[in-house]
Amino acid sequence: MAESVVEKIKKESNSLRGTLKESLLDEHTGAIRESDQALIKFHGMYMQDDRDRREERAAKRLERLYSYMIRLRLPGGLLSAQQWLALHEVSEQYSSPVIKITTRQTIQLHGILKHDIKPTIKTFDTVKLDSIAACGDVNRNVIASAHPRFSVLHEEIFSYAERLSKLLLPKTNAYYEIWLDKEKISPDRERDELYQDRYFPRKFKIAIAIPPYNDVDVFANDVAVIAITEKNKLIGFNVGAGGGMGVTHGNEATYPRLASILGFVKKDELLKTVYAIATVQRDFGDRNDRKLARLKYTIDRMGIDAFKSETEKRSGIKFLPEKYYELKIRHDEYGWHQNHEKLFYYTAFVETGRVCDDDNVQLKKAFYEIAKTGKAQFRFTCNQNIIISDILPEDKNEIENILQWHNVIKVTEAATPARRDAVACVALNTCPLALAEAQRYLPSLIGKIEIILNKYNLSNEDLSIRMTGCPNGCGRPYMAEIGFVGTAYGRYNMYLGADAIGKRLNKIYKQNIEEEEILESLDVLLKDFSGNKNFNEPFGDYVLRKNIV
Ligand code: SRM
Ligand code: SF4
Repeated sequence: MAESVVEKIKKESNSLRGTLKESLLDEHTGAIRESDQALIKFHGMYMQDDRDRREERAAKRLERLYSYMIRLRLPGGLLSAQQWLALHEVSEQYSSPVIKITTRQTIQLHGILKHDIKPTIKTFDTVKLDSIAACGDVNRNVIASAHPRFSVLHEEIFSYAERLSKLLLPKTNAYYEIWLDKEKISPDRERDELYQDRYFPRKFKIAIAIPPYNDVDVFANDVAVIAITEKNKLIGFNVGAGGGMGVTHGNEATYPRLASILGFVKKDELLKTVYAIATVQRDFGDRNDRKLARLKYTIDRMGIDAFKSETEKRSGIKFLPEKYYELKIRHDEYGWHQNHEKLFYYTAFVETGRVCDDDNVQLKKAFYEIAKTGKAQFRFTCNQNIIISDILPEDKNEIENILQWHNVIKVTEAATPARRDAVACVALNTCPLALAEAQRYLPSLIGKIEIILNKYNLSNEDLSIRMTGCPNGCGRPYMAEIGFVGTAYGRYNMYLGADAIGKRLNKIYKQNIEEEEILESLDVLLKDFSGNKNFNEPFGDYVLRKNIV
């Protein structure tokens, strides 16, 4: 089989420049050239169009309403107050107003017109934010457990997210030249030993979990890093590889997979080890079929032992046996917490990660007012929520008043566990791959599920419900106790039986069903669960014990 088209585009891109500059200058279309559509991803952007308006535009013989989505590179998911103000400004001036918190601890802005991309990137640059390598066949945003309670270790572990992100950044200056009008640098300084002119065969993702928390869903990543501590000191990491969710309907060769643990490395060996894993994937990954190009398939093709010894050979570091750790909590710890430095944190519920204002809650106004005080920072979680963080005790009342005034505390406290812990991907109207709704539909479906939960006295039950608009799995639905994966408009495959902490995948329960059948099925299942579950038995474990899947 010949190499995929994207491989050719990468190689001929002149270090990711392509013809992006020319595409931007073309005023006859809101689109960019086809090859540039692949390259712009490496700069953290996607060309999209408003799918709700396709028919209307076609009837008027207008081209699709093209716009761009920008995703920030934000290792560990932290924004200062000043950076939030810049983000807010961009979302008011250049993009759709919703600030979307993603399942990888960063933010996306949608609906940016072609001529507004440069001003957007320039505004971000003034506050030291960029979108380099937030998408594309490179290492993506490195995520790390967000829970501030563990701050004694958090800062040190968090620094590894930053270091890994830096280590695996492409060396090209293209981003600065194209978007920020910076001078060219000498080709020598652009020589890229890691990516060469090929980059990776596919996207590459790293997560760091700090046990007992697994809010990052560490096993869903190409590289799973689990911090190991002894006597409250970080000693090293268990390292796993080969996680990934993406599936293609009808392609039996594709499957979700959890990362397999390779072993333990000391903390000063982590960077070398991850770098070696990345080069093995670069050299052994499938460059012909992009559907089979992720590290999970490389590992399954090579065999885990061969993959491990190739990694050891390249890093010069032998994996020690995996060290004991326990993951217990995957959801966010809502409400107020104080850390060892006496700083306060408030974790607010942001339904499906959409920071916006409505009659019920004014999240965007609240966070803007908080940012204006300069007395807090913002941390994103992989459950698409936000932690208002690092608040001095003397400033807590002021921040609390802003949260109260805009109904954030009321909404966070009122949400049932099923609603608070639910995750939905973007899907329609911007995602070109969506087959069904997700973030625009899940909140109303949960309302109907809540009625059933209430009927069977399960309102306080921790239950992970996740929905995606297609099988790519951006909301990690294959790790949910109840997962919905879109198959067509209004239709979903329903999955059951994952555990509550992200160590077991679920299995298909029903295919291609509509809302009525979803609710009927859940009514039967939850009634049964309520009557027959063991003490503290999670729903995912119950359906397995009962052989329901
Ligand atoms: Fe994703 C593609 C949104 C996390 C697996 N994902 C897309 C695109 C860019 C569609 C596209 O290719 O044109 C979606 C843009 C929608 C839009 O309009 O904004 C998109 N993915 C998202 C986000 C925003 C979902 C969300 O609602 O939060 C998440 C952004 C994360 C980030 O900040 O970097 C997001 N995507 C994930 C995750 C979850 C994770 O990484 O923990 C996964 C599953 C894990 C994995 O990678 O296997 C995921 N996205 C995919 C895939 C399938 C990849 C595969 O191996 O098959 C695609 C399709 C592709 O790459 O071809 C995809
Ligand atoms: Fe789009 Fe599918 Fe990802 Fe949802 S899961 S954002 S529909 S690619």
